[in-house]
Amino acid sequence: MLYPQLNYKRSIISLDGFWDFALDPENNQESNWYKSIPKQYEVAVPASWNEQHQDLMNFFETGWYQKEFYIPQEMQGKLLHLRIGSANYLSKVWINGHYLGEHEGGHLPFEFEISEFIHYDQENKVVIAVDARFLPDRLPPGNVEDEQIIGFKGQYPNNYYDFFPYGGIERSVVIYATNQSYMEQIKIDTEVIGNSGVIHYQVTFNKLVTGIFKVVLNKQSHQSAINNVSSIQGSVKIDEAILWSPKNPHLYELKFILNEQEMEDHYIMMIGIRTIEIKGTKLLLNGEEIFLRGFGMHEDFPVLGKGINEAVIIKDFNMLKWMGANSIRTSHYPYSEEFLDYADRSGLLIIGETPFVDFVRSHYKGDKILSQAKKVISEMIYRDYNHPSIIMWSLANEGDTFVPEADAFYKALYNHAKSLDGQRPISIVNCVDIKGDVALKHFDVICLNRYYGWYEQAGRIDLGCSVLNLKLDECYEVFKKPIMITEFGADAVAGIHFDPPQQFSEEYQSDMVTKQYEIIEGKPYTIGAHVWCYADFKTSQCPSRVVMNRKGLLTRERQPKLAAHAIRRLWKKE
Ligand code: BDP
Repeated sequence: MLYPQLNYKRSIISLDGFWDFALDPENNQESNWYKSIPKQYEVAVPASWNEQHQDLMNFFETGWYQKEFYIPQEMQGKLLHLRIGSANYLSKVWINGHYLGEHEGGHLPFEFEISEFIHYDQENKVVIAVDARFLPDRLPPGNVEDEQIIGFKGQYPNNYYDFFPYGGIERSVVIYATNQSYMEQIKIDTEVIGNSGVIHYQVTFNKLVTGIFKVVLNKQSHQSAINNVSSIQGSVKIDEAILWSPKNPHLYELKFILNEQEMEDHYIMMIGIRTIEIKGTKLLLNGEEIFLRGFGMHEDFPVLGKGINEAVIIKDFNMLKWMGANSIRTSHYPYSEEFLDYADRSGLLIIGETPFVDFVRSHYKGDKILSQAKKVISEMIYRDYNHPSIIMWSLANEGDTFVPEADAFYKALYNHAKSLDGQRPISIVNCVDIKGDVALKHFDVICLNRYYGWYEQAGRIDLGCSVLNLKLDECYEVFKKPIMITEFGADAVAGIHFDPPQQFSEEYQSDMVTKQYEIIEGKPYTIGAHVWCYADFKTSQCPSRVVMNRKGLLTRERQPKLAAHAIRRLWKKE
């Protein structure tokens, strides 16, 4: 599914803005609201609904959205597609009373072809029901009853993982128009041969097409006649190619042009040529060793919740750069396409993560969760495959990998992801200990979240550091694979100071993260260290959270704490 684009042959109508909104606390999917909803509220799209009205903060049932719109008559004869950037969690969609379908899962886009239901002489109405319940068989799970709970238990709301379970339409809604024949998917692979770069493309059409297909790079056009084909593949070679890297995120602009009888389609792609590989215990980018320093983070901002906002994206990239980070993990779900595009342009390296947080034993039973998990992995990899910024996939965060059933479950996830992307390293993130972990061994990189000096050795930074030091070596002896610390960190409530450093003070966080970073970076087998986390973020309520998780080096409003300055001094040294 290509990102909607405004160009010579494609147009976009935005449906973002104010939508009518009504609450369906009984989740009564039988109601006739699909024709028209009672207007109880107005809410803004894109944004989670929770922080927009006081009484929606803890609403986690079904919210119905409705918007009226017109379509210009000149668009008759075009194919119109309704695309929802993401909605959390299960969405059902109607246009003018016609049911279009449903999509399960937040954080990934979905779309429907709507031309036959559109009126060109009167108003149109789109209705979207978003069911935001957290249930044990959703990804991530909520309201879990399990004998071996690792995650958060008994918090309010009881969503089980450590971020607020925002609901709603969180990314943009657009209608985009194409001609009757168009490019549905473009897959890009790049290769470096000596000083040349090769861009391999595979373009899939929505139907069989006959005509001319052109690929244009730097005014050079490669043209082929096509006859009754549903896809085409080919390569473009660039002599003396400039490789994409964090220092020089060079992108080539490739134009794909389909010329079918009277029907034409254009799509412009920005492509980075780079290689990524694991060699022994090293991560190599364009053949050179790279150490990933950066953060786990969240899509989270006051009022917006998980709603996309481009100004926040720009601010985040500026703060990441200011601290000297070269990478982030999209903890704990796929981030917006806009974020990834910006990463391609800025040279930020990305570990792309699924929304599988805190899987528990009951998830490994039967095929239901496994098949939904595979579907989500496919959607994520299809959407994000072409981004040069993505250098690794993380298929789960802190699932229960200590029960025998986890072995086959995660192996199946690994094989599925590998079949879709044979090139990037793939990992999952282990929690607490490697002892008894049956899943990690299947993965290319050993990712660990470790809180020595915080949840363990609480209050004792030096002891936490010695434990970290020992445990890292032990872990390497077991796996003999590259290790990445995907989380380490401490809460600090901005403004709390204490000497000598005490937990929750800015001094404690600053001391702990800098000391631990140096230990991790000093090991010959580590490929990266990501501080947990970039900025404070909203969580459910529980006794260990002061409204939110305070492990950010920045506040939720993106103001630096002491630790941000300290890590900056360390990372900017290079
Ligand atoms: C880790 C989780 C992360 C939490 C963090 C914490 O991966 O989502 O927010 O701990 O406790 O276990 O701060």
